[in-house]
Amino acid sequence: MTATESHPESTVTVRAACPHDCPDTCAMLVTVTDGQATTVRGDPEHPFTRGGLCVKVNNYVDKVYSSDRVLYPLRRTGPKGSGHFEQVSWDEALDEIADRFRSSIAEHGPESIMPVSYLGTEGILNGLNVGDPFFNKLGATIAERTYCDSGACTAYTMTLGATAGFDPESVVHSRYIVIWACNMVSTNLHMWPFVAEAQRRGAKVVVIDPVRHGTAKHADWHIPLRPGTDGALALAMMHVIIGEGLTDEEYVREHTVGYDELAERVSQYNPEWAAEQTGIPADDIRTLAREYATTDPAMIRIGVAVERHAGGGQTVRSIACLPALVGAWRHVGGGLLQLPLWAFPVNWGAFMHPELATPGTRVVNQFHLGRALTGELGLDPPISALMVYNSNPMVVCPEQDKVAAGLAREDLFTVVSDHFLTDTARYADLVLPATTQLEQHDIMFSWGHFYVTLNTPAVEPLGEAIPNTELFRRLAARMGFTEECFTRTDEDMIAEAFDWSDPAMAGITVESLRETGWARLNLPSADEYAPHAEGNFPTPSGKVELRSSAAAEGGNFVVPLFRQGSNEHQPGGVVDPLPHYVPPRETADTGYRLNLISPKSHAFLNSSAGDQSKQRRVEGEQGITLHPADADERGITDGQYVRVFNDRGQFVALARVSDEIAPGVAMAPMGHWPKNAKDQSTVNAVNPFAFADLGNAPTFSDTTVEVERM
Ligand SMILES: Nc1nc2c(c(=O)[nH]1)N[C@H]1C(S)=C(S)[C@@H](COP(=O)(O)OP(=O)(O)OC[C@H]3O[C@@H](n4cnc5c(=O)[nH]c(N)nc54)[C@H](O)[C@@H]3O)O[C@H]1N2
Ligand SMILES: Nc1nc2c(c(=O)[nH]1)N[C@H]1C(S)=C(S)[C@@H](COP(=O)(O)OP(=O)(O)OC[C@H]3O[C@@H](n4cnc5c(=O)[nH]c(N)nc54)[C@H](O)[C@@H]3O)O[C@H]1N2
Ligand code: SF4
Ligand SMILES: [Mo]
Repeated sequence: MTATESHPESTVTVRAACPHDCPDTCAMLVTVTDGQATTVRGDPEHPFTRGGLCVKVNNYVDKVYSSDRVLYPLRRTGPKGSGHFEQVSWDEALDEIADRFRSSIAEHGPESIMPVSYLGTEGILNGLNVGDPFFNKLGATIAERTYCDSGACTAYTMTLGATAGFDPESVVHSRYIVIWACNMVSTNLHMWPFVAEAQRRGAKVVVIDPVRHGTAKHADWHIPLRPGTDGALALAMMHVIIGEGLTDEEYVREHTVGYDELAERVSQYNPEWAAEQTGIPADDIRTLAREYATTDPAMIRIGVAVERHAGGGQTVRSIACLPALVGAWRHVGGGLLQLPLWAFPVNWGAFMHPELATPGTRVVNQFHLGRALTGELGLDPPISALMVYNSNPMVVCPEQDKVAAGLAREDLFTVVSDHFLTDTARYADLVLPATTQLEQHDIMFSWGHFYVTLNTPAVEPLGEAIPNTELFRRLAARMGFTEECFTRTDEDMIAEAFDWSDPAMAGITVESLRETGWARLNLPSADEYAPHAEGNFPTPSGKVELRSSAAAEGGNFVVPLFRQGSNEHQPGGVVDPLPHYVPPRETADTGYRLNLISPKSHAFLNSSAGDQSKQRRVEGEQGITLHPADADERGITDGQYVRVFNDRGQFVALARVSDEIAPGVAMAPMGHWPKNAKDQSTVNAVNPFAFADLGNAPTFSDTTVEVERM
């Protein structure tokens, strides 16, 4: 334990990092008195997060000491899903897992075992890849994890390469700021003050979103387009910019490839056509294109929802072309902000260990979990054992009814590691207790700023909880795996987390992080950061690929980050190398009449904190926002319970009637736990498993439903 300040009566402050899958990655200070954590607060010295934590985390101590924590291994005693368990020892639990995995392998082969995991914690040690070496070595089915930004990553890297691109702190220098499908004041809270500062300095802030949410209310212009039609808007912007001669000719000539073909392609996408798709008047589209092209510096911040429909990949392809056309990359404060995580030289290979995977092992995408478990996917061998950690598929996965039906299978052996008895854990045969961030070591990258953060444990693990790293050390030992990666300590892993010799890490060491807690990557300051002022894109051509060579040659792909272990399986399919429009799959004409979107809640972090009393008080129960015209037509008034349904399922929600949402659109936030819901279902009951066009991204915004009063 490293103390930064000492007080009498043994009070110390420990430097920590918020573990959540959130762009902000806040630096935290934990006050510990006599071995007990009493408060967490933000580190006021941190230049990006500046001392504030959010409503999801500022009572993290309540989570750590919650009486609902799972603190011992538990074995099921009642029917699946009943939530009846008895305490067992770690030895019994590990023996049972090893026995069941061995018998699955003997009877059906190792692919009958499937891991399910995502980003319950984002730490490099305990997060995305912590189980990968184990399951690769086991030969288990490879679970593809494309929950978040996978399509955007494919499209972005196809166009610009894996570049950090834009420093979020540079936004203070921007004069035109387009926040595209992101509710920043809820989901990227600590970036907002930088945008507000730019606004004070005269920048115009534009929000493109079907909902006039908290962020849109602070904007200078809100553009309420129909979900899933963003691609039409971006293509029509290019039509105007090219048609009206608003391009930066020199930048285009020097630093892009495929301009002539792009110009020909977008000539068909005029604003009148886009107005029909998006519901945004053609004159507004022209104004947006002209203002964007003629105000320097201009930046675009895309949220994850731009990828969540049939054409999500092509949408991001089109948006990624815009900054090059207008020469935005020339300026500090100009360009495109996707995931600055590309700036971090994370040593992914040391955590994934793809070489341990058996070549040819089958891949199942986690969106197909329900179908995989119920047999509908026709897997041979079928899944006979499942291990879930860092994820809560009953809440976050589409086709919730099928996930529940699959988990209820008596012949399925399910292990869940978590802090709480989530809806998923309630179906488990064995539940394993996981430590929280205050009880474990970790080190963090960020996908919302350029700072590395070290997390030092503040207190001893509670009960018999263990970090995910230790869980997989114990499992590997039980299975007799002897590779060096299975015996590394957490300190060894921290030493391997980054390529410390990369120039971005110059001046940063584990020792220095123990002192400071966090450090900015060794990159030019936010007042100087313009990495593409003179091109230098990490693409095959070194230029912005308006015509993408990766699309033309390799077709569709999933960036390695989202696929554990082996990277030999790609979704395949030839992709048109020029941006084009792919309309939403589900529209009012194709079935149900309301287009449902399910963005993040304000008070939960995905499903995390979804069962904590304070956060539930702030968030309320599963709701749905409807436009007054849509509510009136159905005789629905504000505050009534309604049934929301389509062919896939249904859930009950509390109606909120408001003109903050575009007509024809309904919004039900994700994250609510089925066990607390009126009919034990929440919004993912109605969402499809279908992929978007690139990167096997989800289509959470490409869903139609009907709503009726109860
Ligand atoms: N409070 C809170 N913060 C979070 C999280 C959380 O659960 N709660 N989760 C974290 C995670 S994992 C992520 S990925 C980020 C995501 O944060 P964001 O990038 O903000 O993503 P979402 O909240 O999914 O959706 C953002 C906005 O997109 C809009 N939207 C939906 N469909 C479309 C569409 O087709 N087009 C357009 N233009 N807009 C659309 C929604 O109305 C919503 O306002 O937030 C992180 N931060
Ligand atoms: N409809 C709809 N669905 C969505 C989305 C949406 O916008 N709409 N967003 C999608 C997105 S962007 C994302 S990122 C995913 C998120 O999906 P997940 O990553 O699955 O979501 P979380 O709820 O953050 O975390 C899952 C679980 O991990 C547990 N956990 C946390 N830390 C640890 C740990 O150290 N060890 C162990 N063993 N467990 C831990 C938490 O308690 C929690 O139960 O959801 C996706 N699903
Ligand atoms: S969830 Fe995000 S905003 Fe909240 S404390 Fe964690 S990193 Fe900061
Ligand atoms: Mo996410």
